[in-house]
Amino acid sequence: MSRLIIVSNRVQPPTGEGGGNQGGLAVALSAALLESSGIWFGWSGETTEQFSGHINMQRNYGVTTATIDLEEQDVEEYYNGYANRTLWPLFHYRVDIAEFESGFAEGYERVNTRFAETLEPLIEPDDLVWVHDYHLFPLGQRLRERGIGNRIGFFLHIPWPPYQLLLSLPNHRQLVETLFDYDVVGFQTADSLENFLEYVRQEMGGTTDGDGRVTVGDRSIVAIACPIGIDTANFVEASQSAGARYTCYRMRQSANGRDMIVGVDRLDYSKGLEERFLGYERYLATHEQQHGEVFLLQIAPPSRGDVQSYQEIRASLDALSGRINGAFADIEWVPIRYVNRGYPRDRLAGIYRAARIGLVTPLRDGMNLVAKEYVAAQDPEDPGVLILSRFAGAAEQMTDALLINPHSPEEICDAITRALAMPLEERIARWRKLMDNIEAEDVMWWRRRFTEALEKAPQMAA
Ligand code: ADQ
Repeated sequence: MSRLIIVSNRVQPPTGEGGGNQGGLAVALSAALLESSGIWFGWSGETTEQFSGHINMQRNYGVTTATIDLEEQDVEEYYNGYANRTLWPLFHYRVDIAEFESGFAEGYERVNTRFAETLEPLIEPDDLVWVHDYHLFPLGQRLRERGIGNRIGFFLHIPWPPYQLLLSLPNHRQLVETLFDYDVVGFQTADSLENFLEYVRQEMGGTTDGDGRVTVGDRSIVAIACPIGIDTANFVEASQSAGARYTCYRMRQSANGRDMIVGVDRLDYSKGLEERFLGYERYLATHEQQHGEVFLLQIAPPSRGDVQSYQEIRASLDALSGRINGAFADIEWVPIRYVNRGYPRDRLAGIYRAARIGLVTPLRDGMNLVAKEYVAAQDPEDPGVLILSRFAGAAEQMTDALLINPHSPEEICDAITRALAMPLEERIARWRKLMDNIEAEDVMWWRRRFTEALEKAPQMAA
């Protein structure tokens, strides 16, 4: 097996027992790298006065990482700017809040060039290079310009937007053209893949064949849908650990016989948190007899706090949870417990297991690993019910969840009502089908599927 070099914006090595507050991508990549020798290259998360290209190599829990520091201006323009204020909103269908500033685009290009310059000497002839996510679209092209002829793949963790939406990005074509320097390009869902192909056909006059080959001019790449999974076996084990069992016990004690609904999300406008609160408010307003019998635990650690839209969503959720609690709470019951911090994985697993409902309602999501984690953590003999947005990538695989439109408070309210009343046999039958998929298509399956496609791709001349 070839050595694997994984490249992503941030590198977050595993932290050992119980895990830490790693994001979805970080968790998935640590698990994938543990299975093969290799390097994980990217930004350390630290800044430096002047970019030096110095690489910090480390080995943690079996994973070798190589990180670089970036300048303050890089972080502002590339990360907070082009990645998180231009591409992230646009690719989550929020063209209304996407910001198009030429300084952002320049910083984005500069950092991608810096990544390529620093990474180049680490690449050996037989290595597979696997680039991740929207921060690094042009990296493959920058590496090719430096003569790297290795197989290079790219995986997009967020949705690919519809053709017409993408047209609102200045220099959209230049961005899409960079994908044609990879050998394999992977998307989370068939829907994202189709949106990409539509762009290529309409805007670039490209052609596609039944085997996933996409050709524009004299360049051909392979484009696949390759849905990411979780490390299912590991998560099931975590959910049976002493830490998880203790947390589950404590949660049930504190629930005091009430049914718990759980939401776990990075604090992000794409996650549909306001809409979720409004759906739950509708439930409270129309089910007075349930007051005191149910509560929503929303865990939402802040993210990207330097970006204004994230400060706004935080303020509006503070206000909304306060308003709902003010309107419905009693001296012995608070309808929403709203917590802004992260938890280690074993504790998170215990929280999921204690919840009667997993409420996952993003307005758009590449995949959504929380939905899969919630299912993996359930007690097979008495599982809870997953309510899932049809706009999460996970909905393509998880059709036995209660699928809802997250924009509709009524649908959220009806799904909560239905989930709380669902008979045990139906809960078990739905859970089993969901779990079969999560076990079959886990993170190892995802890694194999992508790297096998990459290994099979014809090697391009540099
Ligand atoms: P994210 O947008 O970060 O990932 P998601 O897939 O839900 O979204 O992953 C979040 C991860 O963070 C989960 O593993 C979850 O357990 C963890 N997490 C969230 N809140 C936490 C808390 N309070 N404490 C501890 N852990 C917490 C992006 C895309 C997704 C895609 C992933 C992977 O936006 O659509 O599924 O990458 O491809």
